Amino acid sequence: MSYQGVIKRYRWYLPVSEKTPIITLQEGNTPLVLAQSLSKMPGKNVEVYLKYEGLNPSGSFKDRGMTVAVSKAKEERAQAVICASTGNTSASAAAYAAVALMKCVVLIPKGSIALGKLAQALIHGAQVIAIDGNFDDCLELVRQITKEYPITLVNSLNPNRIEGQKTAAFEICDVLAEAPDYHFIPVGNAGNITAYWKGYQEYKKIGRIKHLPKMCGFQAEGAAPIVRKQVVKDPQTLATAIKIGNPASWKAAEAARDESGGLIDLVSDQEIISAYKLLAAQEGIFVEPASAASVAGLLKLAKNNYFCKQKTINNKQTLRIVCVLTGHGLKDPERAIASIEQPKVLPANLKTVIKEIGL
Ligand code: AN7
Repeated sequence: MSYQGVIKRYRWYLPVSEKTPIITLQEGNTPLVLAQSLSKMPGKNVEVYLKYEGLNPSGSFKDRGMTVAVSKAKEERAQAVICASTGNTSASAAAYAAVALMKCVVLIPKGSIALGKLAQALIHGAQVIAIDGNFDDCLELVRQITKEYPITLVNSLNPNRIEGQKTAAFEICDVLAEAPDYHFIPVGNAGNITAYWKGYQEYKKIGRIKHLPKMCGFQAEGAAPIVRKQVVKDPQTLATAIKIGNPASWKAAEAARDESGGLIDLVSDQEIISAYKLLAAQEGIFVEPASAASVAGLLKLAKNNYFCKQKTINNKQTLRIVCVLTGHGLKDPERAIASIEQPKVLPANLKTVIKEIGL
């Protein structure tokens, strides 16, 4: 039978039963692309793979968690779902709620979400409320609302979201027939690093993989509460998806880091944009800025000879590194336009155009 989404594929690992109505857009099953250019890292044999999560139905990894969260909400006869969002969660919630014929309410920080994501939430019919505050303010409101009113929270505080998102770790292991040595990932609200770590651990427990990867998470410099060990009151970064100052899964992210022997570090906006451009220009993959944080982290560690210093682990000559690319570049076209030289305007004249091309 053709592919039918992450619940059907991994149902034995997920909190679903025959009674659960499956709300799916055939999310998951995303490509694990061998990055030709990034794999040519000096001084060490490495294979860098890119888990291209921007190819999910709503253009981000959130769909994996949302299929489970919304299916369970439907099973529990919820009439409505709500989330706070830097954009991708709201786009995904709106799409899945549309399929489930449920009301969807999203709280977004005013002026701080990328245009494509706002367009998605609106066109899928969500009730979009812009809050004069940041993401952390939105999440606090949503926590209070769901405590008191009959509306289901679909942020990653909802454990069903984490359950769904762990399937990405399963897919990586299924393709590589082992876990990678390193797993690089952007960190915002810290649900995804938590989910991947859970997925790897579960696969190890049942013997599908023999070792666990080191989890390497990256926050933006101006929004790096875990790295700085304190809440950031006014987070700042052009990677709006990870502009978060008080992550909900803070403790779980630290556990993933410490239990795996990995790290959580920060990358500057400049490093994010360099990685963003490199991915597009050399690997042919267009991501949104937050997604480039994983690759920016990889380049930062490589520059500091991190991998040269690492002993070859698991008795292999080649280190296998997976970078998660969490969201599609088309989500935030304004950032692409602002990051690159604008097209030259010429008259409709053959000679002039040929001269400009350099033929
Ligand atoms: C592209 O949509 O938090 O560490 O509200 O959209 O699991 O939060 C988005 C987060 C990375 C960080 N990359 O993941 C939201 C939201 C992209 C993202 C993250 C987000 P978490």
